[in-house]
Amino acid sequence: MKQKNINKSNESITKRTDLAINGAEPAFSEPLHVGRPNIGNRELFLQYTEQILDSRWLTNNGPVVRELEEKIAEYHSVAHCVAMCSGTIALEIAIRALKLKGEVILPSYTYIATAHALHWQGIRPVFADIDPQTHNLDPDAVRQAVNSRTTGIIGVHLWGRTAAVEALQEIANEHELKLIFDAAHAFGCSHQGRKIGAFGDCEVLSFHATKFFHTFEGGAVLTNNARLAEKMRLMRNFGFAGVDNVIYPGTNGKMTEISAAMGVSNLQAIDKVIKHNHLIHQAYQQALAGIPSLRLLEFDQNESNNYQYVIVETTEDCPVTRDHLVEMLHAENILARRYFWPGCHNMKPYRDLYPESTSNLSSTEQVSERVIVLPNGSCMDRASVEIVAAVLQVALEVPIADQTSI
Ligand code: T4K
Repeated sequence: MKQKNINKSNESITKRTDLAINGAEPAFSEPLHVGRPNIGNRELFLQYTEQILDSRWLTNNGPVVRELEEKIAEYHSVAHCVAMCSGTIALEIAIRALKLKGEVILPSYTYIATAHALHWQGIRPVFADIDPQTHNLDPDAVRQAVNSRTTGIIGVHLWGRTAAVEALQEIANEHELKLIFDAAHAFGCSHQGRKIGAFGDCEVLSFHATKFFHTFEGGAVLTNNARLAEKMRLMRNFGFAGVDNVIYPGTNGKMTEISAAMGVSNLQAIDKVIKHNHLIHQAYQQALAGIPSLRLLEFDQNESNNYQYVIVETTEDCPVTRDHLVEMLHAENILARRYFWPGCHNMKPYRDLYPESTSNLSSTEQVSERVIVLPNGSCMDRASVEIVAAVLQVALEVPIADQTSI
């Protein structure tokens, strides 16, 4: 069945004049987003909503939050899940609970929240370079960045592909550093057959609306460390250990009941969502296979993946710049993204604070100039993927000399 937002078929996009940037009708009548929210089990969500409204228990570690925490911990085979109001607050609380200070090493090639969470806790984020193949922290670069002020490392499981867990743990052990994993992209993903959640001292999830599993806004910290989990529970609730008894300086990091209800409803539908994401990823794999100037990032089929992100990189000899390709996609209503350009170190706050940190980040800069994130999730089906591929195919046939004329 033809999707209602499709204006033209892939067969009708064969030459430059068929592209919207050259005046043709856009391929899609409505925007295709990266991160269009999934609405899991709508009926279940509405049932929970009624229950929550009837009970008049809306927040403060309510029963639905506790249910969600239990289910997420079980899903990841980890002892503790501490739900929070966002991934960023979850990162900040984890950073505080682990007593990080001074300097912490992290990739610059990540969402800005990873760096901000450190800065907001008065810690200097020290950016280390990535491995251009994996897009994750390069352990050698981390080793070189360690000094007497370093107290921790934050590895990011970018795109859901796990960081170099063992190598980073080895460095952390050697220098007595804490190790956190920003697992915002890695809900349900595994490393050597083990689901994420218990690697490092703790791992932090984001449940933002644009994540394939979400709670409108939200996040959580996963850990097997009972004392750390208890401390974070106190911290997310102003440090209250009981009525009128504050034993920690804390903040308000609590998740609401309605958010947790969305989480439980989304968890119920998660297998279906992952299956769909996987099918779309495979469709991209087939449709982009004949386009030599693009490389689709693969996922290890022996691991659990959520296939949320469809990442392509332009190759060195690509006849069109990445930014121009994105412009051409946007003209078709395909709202591809340039995550995470230009790297945190090149964003104004960190460029101003630490202008010297731009050195030794050559792979970060190169990768961030080449990556395009293509739409996946509920707004996509096979036919839409084929149209995206047809647009890319025609866009990439443009010889360099002609680029300025389109
Ligand atoms: N660490 C990492 C590695 C992260 O990637 C993130 C978040 C965090 C930490 C922090 O976690 P949180 O504190 O956010 O829980 C989005 C998200 O806002 C952000 O959560 C996410 N990473 C990042 C990768 O993507 P934007 O600003 O690029 O996306 P945004 O809000 O423009 O949404 C994308 C598109 O989705 C929009 O163009 C329209 C569509 N959309 C969006 C929303 C919110 C909808 O259709 N409906 C919606 O409700 O950051």
